[in-house]
Amino acid sequence: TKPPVRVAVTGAAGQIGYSLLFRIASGDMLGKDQPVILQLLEITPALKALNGVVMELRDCAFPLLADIVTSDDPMVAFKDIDYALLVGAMPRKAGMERGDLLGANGGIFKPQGEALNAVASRDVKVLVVGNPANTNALIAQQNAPDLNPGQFTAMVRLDHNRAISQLAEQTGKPVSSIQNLTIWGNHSSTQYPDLSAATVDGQPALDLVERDWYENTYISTVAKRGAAIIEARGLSSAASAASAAIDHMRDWALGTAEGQWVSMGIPSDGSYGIPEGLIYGFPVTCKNGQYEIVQGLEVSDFSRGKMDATAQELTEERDEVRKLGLV
Ligand code: NAX
Repeated sequence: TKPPVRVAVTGAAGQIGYSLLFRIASGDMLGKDQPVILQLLEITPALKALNGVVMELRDCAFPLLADIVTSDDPMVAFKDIDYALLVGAMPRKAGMERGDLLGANGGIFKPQGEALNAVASRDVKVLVVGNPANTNALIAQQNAPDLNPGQFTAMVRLDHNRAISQLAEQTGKPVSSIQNLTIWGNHSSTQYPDLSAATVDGQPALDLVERDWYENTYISTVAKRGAAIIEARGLSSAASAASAAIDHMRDWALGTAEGQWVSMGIPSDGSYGIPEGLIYGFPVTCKNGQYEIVQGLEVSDFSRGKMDATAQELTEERDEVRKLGLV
């Protein structure tokens, strides 16, 4: 059997954590032959609730769950970790400006970046889920100068999965028939769910749906799905967010299927004219634990406008956290 790997989850006593931890421990993320040690970070007042979650994890008697560590100190929780899922964050409260939100999250992601830099495995793979995810990932990355910037990623996979499911519903086809759509940019309302290269059963998706539906209904339905879940459930997406985090890490670690791509928020290398360094949603393939941007896709004028608008928003967020001295 393989030696266990160490997986850190922050915000582990929260709603996403309650779904995510059990999926990781059962082998959904890294495979049914890979034992894991969970290293769970919470703020001090949530440690009691976290202990209850740990009791339940133990009660599942998962054969792959080798050990559990809990702490309110990132230097302890991130010690020697191979994977980090940064879920805990400061949500936007009524009346909060973007600067306030970014500042509050800087207070979380700056010290976490520093702790990753100090004690994590040199090969650690980091996924930021906590919002604003792309810019939180940038803050953590910029405070971890000894790690490769490419080790820091942000989650747009929930948007990607929502985009698949909405297209499946509209075309009456199973989700498994859909390939190669892309979420470009920020995990926010400016994201661009792009069907230009997507196929349904091998046929171009844009031949199967009305252009008007695509431009005026589909894109906003995907981008506003989070709000629709809150309206219906009274709580934000949790199990679906956890499932997307599992998908993101699994594909990164174990690889994407031949001929298919997924969407990940990763540091731009300038591809497709996106300013270098922004953590931006791109189409990627993964192999041997490395991701690579899919190159050579055609970009229409419509796409260009959408891709630039979401890049512009991320540039403004970066300027804001620069002003705050967080990056
Ligand atoms: P919850 O409020 O249920 O849980 C968050 C947990 O984080 C709490 O238990 C809190 O004590 C903990 N926490 C706060 N500060 C911390 C710190 N400094 N260190 C460690 N833990 C800390 O939120 P939940 O519904 O689980 O959502 C978590 C985050 O995911 C939110 O920021 C949310 O906006 C974000 N989401 C991101 C999505 C994405 O697609 N990227 C989708 C789902 C979700 O909305």
